[in-house]
Amino acid sequence: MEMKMLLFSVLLWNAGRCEVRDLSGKQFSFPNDPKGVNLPHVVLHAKTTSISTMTICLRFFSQLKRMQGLFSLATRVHENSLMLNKDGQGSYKVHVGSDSYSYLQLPTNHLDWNSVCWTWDSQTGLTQLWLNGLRTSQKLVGMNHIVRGDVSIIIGQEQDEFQGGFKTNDSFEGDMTDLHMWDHVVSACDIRSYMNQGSFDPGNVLNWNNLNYTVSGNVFTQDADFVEPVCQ
Ligand SMILES: [Ca+2]
Repeated sequence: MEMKMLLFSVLLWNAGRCEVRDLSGKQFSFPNDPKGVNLPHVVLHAKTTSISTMTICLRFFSQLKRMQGLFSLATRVHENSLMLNKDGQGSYKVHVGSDSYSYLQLPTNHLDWNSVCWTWDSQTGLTQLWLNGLRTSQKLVGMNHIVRGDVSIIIGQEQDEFQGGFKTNDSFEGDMTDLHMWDHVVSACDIRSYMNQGSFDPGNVLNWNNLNYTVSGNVFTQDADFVEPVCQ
């Protein structure tokens, strides 16, 4: 009986535990996963059952020269319900439901942070990507699509099914910080402020300063260095 309890405890520990933390000044570090068995990822818990307008902002730091998922939101109907990924040439692909759009070869830092924001409005279908203070023109994707039902939001891996279907060649390798998600299109002024580390209203769907999350595998929480540090 004791052995069973011990095994159960180990299984629970391996599954990670849910935490709610202010991660200001912190980053998740996803090192390489050479054996491809650890599948490190972080589940982000959000209380939402319907999304028709949204903004996602995050900062990432990576030298990876292959496709990698930056943000993966799946429903039971659409595995790529809201998804942002990037390839080795700096092309970014946004998915909404079964629709997608690719922004080809945007200038991306490989030895510095990249600040990315993605906006989408279902009613018009207008979508826009921001990168390091620059922006794309408006594109159309997912017009009239509404994200409904339970959502599974994961960073570090890309979902090919609800809460799973991870592939090592889609995984994220590097550091990520300051992830926020809003249920509206954030103003250009606020997005520029986010990118310049100015003040902005934190996300009301996902808030890095009050994040509810569960870590699995080799993901490390460390001090972030996006802001020039004041060394002691
Ligand atoms: Ca997928």
